[in-house]
Amino acid sequence: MIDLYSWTTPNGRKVSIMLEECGLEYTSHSINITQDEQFEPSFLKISPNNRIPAIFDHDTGVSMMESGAILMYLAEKTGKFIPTDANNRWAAIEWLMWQMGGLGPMAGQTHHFLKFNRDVSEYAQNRYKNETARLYGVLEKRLADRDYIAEEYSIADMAAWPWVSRYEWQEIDLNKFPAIKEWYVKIAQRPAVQTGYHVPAFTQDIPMP
Ligand SMILES: N[C@@H](CCC(=O)N[C@@H](CS)C(=O)NCC(=O)O)C(=O)O
Repeated sequence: MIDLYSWTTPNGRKVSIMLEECGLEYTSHSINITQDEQFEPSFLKISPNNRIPAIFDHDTGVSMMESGAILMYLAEKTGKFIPTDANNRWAAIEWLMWQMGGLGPMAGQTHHFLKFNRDVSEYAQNRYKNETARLYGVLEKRLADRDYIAEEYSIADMAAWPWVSRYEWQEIDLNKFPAIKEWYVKIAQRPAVQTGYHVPAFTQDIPMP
């Protein structure tokens, strides 16, 4: 049994989607980051960086923050969604790191400056919007000649997909990124994604281009 501490954001959804894909038994706990619940001392014990997502695995006693580390942990625990072929395995890890260090943080800032605080800084608005679009260009090239980021569906896709699902907030026209669009729609149709997207709560249907 795993306890998942999460909220309805891309980083949270990565982990709920992985738990659903693996068929692991878990209990989801809402940490409402709009009401500062991430700063509660009880949550800090599990997530010292006071951010969601975090897990506690009752089978092993492991508690863990950081969505990328959690995806790797669950992949190792189950032997699922990480390629066994060495080249593809490293590609999955490489692109997971690309998401953690690039797409996630940049798109996250784009949400702040384009959606939540529009017109406070033209510089920040342009910088993050352009950088996010550049990163979509990188992903588009990667997907142009393969079905999934690391050839087979893996934690690399599960990490990037929830960020792409906010393409409207990022003012990205997915029609300009046909390989990403095809990949996005294909993954959106997976039953585990359709369930995991709505953990810990339903907010809206999965956006479809
Ligand atoms: N690198 C972390 C980032 C986690 C993160 O930024 N989570 C956001 C929600 S997506 C959060 O908890 N924000 C709370 C806050 O800003 O105080 C991860 O991938 O787990």
